[in-house]
Amino acid sequence: MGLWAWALPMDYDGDGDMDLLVNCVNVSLFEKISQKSDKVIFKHGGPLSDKMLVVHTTSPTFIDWNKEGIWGILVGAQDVHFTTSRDS
Ligand SMILES: [Ca+2]
Repeated sequence: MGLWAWALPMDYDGDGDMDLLVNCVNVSLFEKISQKSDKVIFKHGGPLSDKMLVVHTTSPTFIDWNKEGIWGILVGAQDVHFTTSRDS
């Protein structure tokens, strides 16, 4: 991760625990794989897409456009466009 990286907690895979979506040139998924009283372990699942959206930050946030109860991700791009996933 770099200077501009920050994490958005979200249950991305729907298994009941919070994962982290971290902005980068796209959005990287860190899946929570275990938690003990003093330690949480995440597995880096890689970027959600190979597409380079920005140099600094994509500022991902979750959104349910059509109110189905299925969260998608709203991601900013450097060309002032936005892209979403899973919520069509
Ligand atoms: Ca999860």
